This record gives sequence, C-alpha cells and structure tokens, in this order.
Amino acid sequence: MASDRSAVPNDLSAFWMPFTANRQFKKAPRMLVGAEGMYYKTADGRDVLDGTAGLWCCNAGHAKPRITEAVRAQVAELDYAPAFQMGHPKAFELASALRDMAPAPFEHVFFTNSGSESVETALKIAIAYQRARGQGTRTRLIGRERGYHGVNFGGISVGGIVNNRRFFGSLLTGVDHMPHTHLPEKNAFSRGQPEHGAYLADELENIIALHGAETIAAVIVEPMAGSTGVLMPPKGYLEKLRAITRKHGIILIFDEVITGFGRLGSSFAAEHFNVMPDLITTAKGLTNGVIPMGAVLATGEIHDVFMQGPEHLIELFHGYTYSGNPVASAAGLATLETYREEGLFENAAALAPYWENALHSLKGLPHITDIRNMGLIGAIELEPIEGEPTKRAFTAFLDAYEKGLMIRTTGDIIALSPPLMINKAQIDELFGKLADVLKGLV
Ligand code: PXG
Repeated sequence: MASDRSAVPNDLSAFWMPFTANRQFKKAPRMLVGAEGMYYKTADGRDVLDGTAGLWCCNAGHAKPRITEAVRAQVAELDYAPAFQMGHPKAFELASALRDMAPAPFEHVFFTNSGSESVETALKIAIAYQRARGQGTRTRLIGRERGYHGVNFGGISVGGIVNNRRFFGSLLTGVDHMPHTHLPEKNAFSRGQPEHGAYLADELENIIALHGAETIAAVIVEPMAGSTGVLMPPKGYLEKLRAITRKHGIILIFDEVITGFGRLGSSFAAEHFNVMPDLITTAKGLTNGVIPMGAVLATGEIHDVFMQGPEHLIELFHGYTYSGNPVASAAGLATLETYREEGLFENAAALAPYWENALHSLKGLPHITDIRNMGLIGAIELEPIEGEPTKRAFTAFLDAYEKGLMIRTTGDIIALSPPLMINKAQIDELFGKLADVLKGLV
C-alpha cells in the first residue's frame, strides 16, 4: 500500500536533528517523503531535483530496483548474523567485489557502518600496524586544516573544521595539521586541479622534522576535500605527499568517503589521480546510502603484518556489531552491480566536461568569488554578507529548495554532487534553476 505522502507528523520535538538548525527547521520543516531516479518528492507534493545525491551518497540515483529487491530478499533470508567469529556469504562476496574494483594494491576490506567509523578504523589500523612491525613509537597522526573526517574523536582530532572541534574538549593528543590547499587569490575559477599549491605538501617535511619521523604513524587527507567546501588538490600535491610519507615510513590514508564510487569518474580518487595510499576509507556510495555501511581498504602489505602469531588468537582487536551486516552487504553488492550494469562511473566521466562548462557559465552572476569542479562535483563560493557569514549561501539553499532543486551549502560555499545517472537535460535544469536562485540573491 502506498504511504500517505502528504502526512507530516504534528510533533517534531522529540527528534534532535544532526547538523541542523533544529528550532528553525521545526518552524518551517522541509520534509521529503519519496524519491525516484534524480528527484525527491516533498510532503507538499513537489518534485525536487537532487543536486547532492542525498548527502553525497546516492550515486546511483534513488529507488533503484536491483538494490530495493536485494534488500527485501536479504531481510527475509538472513536478517542478522553475528559479526565476530562467525560469517555469512554476502560479506565475503562484497569484500571480494570491492577488492576487484579497487586499484591493485588493495586486497583486504574491513567493514564499518559509516564514514566516521571508517576513519576511526583506519587510524587505529595505522597505529597498530606500526606497532606490529616493531615501530611502536609511531603513534602521532597528521591531518590537515579544513579536513573533514567525520565526527568521532579520532576524526575530529585529525580534522580541521573548527566548529566540529572547539566544543568537544581536548581531543586526541599527538595530532598535528598540515596547511589546507585553498589559494583563491592564485587559483580562483580553475577548472579541475589548480596550478598552484603543490609546495604546500612540503610543510609535511617541516612537521616531520619537528616531531621526528619515528613518532608519526599516519597522515590522513581527503584527496579532494568535500565537506569543507570542495577544495581540489593542486597539481603535484598528492604525489608529493605520497613521496614524503613513503620516504619516512608513514602510512598515507586517503579518506574517500565522498570521492569513492565514481564521483570523479573512476572507482576511487586514488585511481583518478594515480596516487596509491596505504589505506582507503569509504562509506556513502558503497550502498548508495540505502543501508548504513562503510569499509576500509587495506593493502596486502598492511594486512599481512597482522597475520602472525598463534592462529587461534584475534589479530586485530577492533570491529562493530554490524560489521558486514547481511542486509548492508546485500545492498552493497546490488549497488556495485548497478554501477557496473548502468555504466555510471563511465557516465560521470563522459559528462564531466559538459558539467564543467555548465557550472563555469555561472561566472559573472552576483557575489560569486570562485567556481571549482572535478568529475561530477561543483562548488560555487559566494562573497559572505558582511557580519553575517553563511547567510547568503543558506538563503540560496532555501530558495533553491522552493524552486525545486536540492543543493548543499557549507559556510558561503554551494556544493553540488548529483547522482551519477544524471543526463545533459537534467544538468541544464540544475544550472538553470541555480542561475535563477543566484540572480535573486541580495
Ligand atoms: N570522511 C569524509 C571525507 C566525509 O565526507 C565522513 C568521513 C563521515 O561520514 P559519516 O558517514 O560518518 O557521516 C564524511 C561525511 C556535506 C556532508 O554536506 C559531508 C559528509 C556528511 C554530511 C554532509 O558536505 N561527509
């Protein structure tokens, strides 16, 4: 039976909403009640074009039959199986499928339930790996200013978004940060990777000199920083990070929670940039956002260091009740099949130039100080209203929603990341609506 899509609960008080202005939302709720393909359906019966793939997660689009069916069938067949000291087939099948789609060095998969948990898992694996190979003094973690690595304590410690850190005490000790790579005065309106800024990776050498390489376990970066407002890696930057970390025996972690699963037109950003880290964190697009799930991909070299000692002993004291959950695994398998069957990564790669041109055609509209793009990602940076930062972009978000378009904003930056099934007509619709919104901004 179809649900009543006009139904809005009359009590919104109990749900303490995440990363939301709760009081404002509850006065004028934006309620989504359905989704199909490229569109959401609102409680007041409107279609809203999804310019954000949910929160960067519904890469295949909404209500994909293969995924829906796989979830339905799996719940009926095996709803839950204990994750520790027991197995079930789909988790192994999904791990193999991930290994097969990932670049060659990544041979093993550790399942989590979110991007935040993937980050904690990767940081812990890195520190434990150093210890297991006899380098137990390597415990420090290096992140980057403006980095976003989820909301758990490890992630906010290596992260560099000030409001996500300042309210939560002293965080992890033994953490340092590299400078961010946003250089608008040199790189504004770049298409793809900006020219300037590779030298910022050299700062890692200074941090290593300060602390001593023998104290550092890992460096973690988003290859393309999403949440902070879409910051592209300058040309040559990631290559330098890789060379410096390798030289000093430091694990390099790419946080690919956003860039994984086709966002840049290839399976992972590691492949897109042809820079191989030692660990890759994923979530979101792994299950098309349908069931919460994340995964950490590890090289054979890292994994194998743990596989020593008596065989009856647990090798890594880490895991979650829902690691490799059967329903999530079924959703993941069906999602990867959907990506393959519909050629969605190829579609993203093929449409990227059209997307780039459409996005950059907004240049010249009021208040725009920068436009950035890569794959099917776009960002438009707006001049903040004096004394009222974030308000201009948030006004654009509200107006876009009224006009039938979903965008994301962070600070005064608009971020765009549509499902990879988008076509040219929908790209035109998206930028047509957005241009209307931007023209109306005061
Ligand atoms: N790492 C990265 C790089 C992320 O982008 C996380 C970790 C955490 O994932 P979970 O599943 O724990 O939320 C993320 C999440 C936005 C936005 O608007 C981005 C995220 C989440 C919500 C909103 O940019 N990224």
